[in-house]
Amino acid sequence: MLQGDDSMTRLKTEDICHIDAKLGEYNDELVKKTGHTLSEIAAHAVDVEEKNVNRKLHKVAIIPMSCGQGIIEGFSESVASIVNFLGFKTFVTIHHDASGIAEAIEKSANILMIADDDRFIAVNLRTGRISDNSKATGKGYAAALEFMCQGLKQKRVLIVGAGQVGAGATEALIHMGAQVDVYDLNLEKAKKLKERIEEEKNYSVKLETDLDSALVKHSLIIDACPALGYIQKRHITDDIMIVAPGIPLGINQNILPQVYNRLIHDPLQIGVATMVFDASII
Ligand code: 2YC
Repeated sequence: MLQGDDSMTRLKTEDICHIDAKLGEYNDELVKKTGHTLSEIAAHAVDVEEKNVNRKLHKVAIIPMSCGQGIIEGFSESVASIVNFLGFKTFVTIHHDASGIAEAIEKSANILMIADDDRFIAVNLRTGRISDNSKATGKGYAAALEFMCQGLKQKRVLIVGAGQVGAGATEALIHMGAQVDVYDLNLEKAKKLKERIEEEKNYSVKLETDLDSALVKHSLIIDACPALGYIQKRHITDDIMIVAPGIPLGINQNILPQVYNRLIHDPLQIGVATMVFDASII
């Protein structure tokens, strides 16, 4: 069953420890599925021309934070490998927490990336711009879907999950001209997103109240909820395209081979790439 909480799913070391070694391979997979690189997807997500992003202006520090449930072994290193892959000068501070922030600034970093149990942010010290991983992930995955479908104008997209990731995806999809339908286990949460979007974007999101029929009806799906394996064989059609940010994956393991070429899913890469491009905007 879907769980209704909005708390981000805490990554485990085994979810992320392979990222660095497989970034080239993952980038090739994105080019095969979407026609674009990780860098191009992230730049598109924040509406900048990828080749105009002057990486030389920035130095990015990732600072391990020991608060809450503590440091995730390999997390900062994985984030740094993604940011480095995008062409930014990047380092993980030796010290944690406040000492790490001081070290980052003493080493002339202008973008700091830090994550506690509730938020993962990139902050640009020069501009004061803050990029939040959840919102950036939603935008980055909407951009990946748009590339994979060669455009989303007038196309219907189902977003499963009305949390921060779903909200980021909703705003991006409206910007792309898509028709956005939203389902959340917690109808009140879906209604709140609908009301906010109507106020801020003057756009009417359609609410789905039955997940199974929504999955059968839609061929473009953004899995933006922390539930496991709810997308089943009966939901898979020939024209289905699914983007699934983060862990766990909402698609049942036994149908993965069937949808693999029309599925984009990663534990961190697209979200981190989008947030660092977002924070670097001057
Ligand atoms: O190692 C550290 O600095 C830890 N404080 C990091 C904790 C990250 C907790 N959040 C997550 O595991 C992820 C986010 C990266 C996005 C969704 N969940």
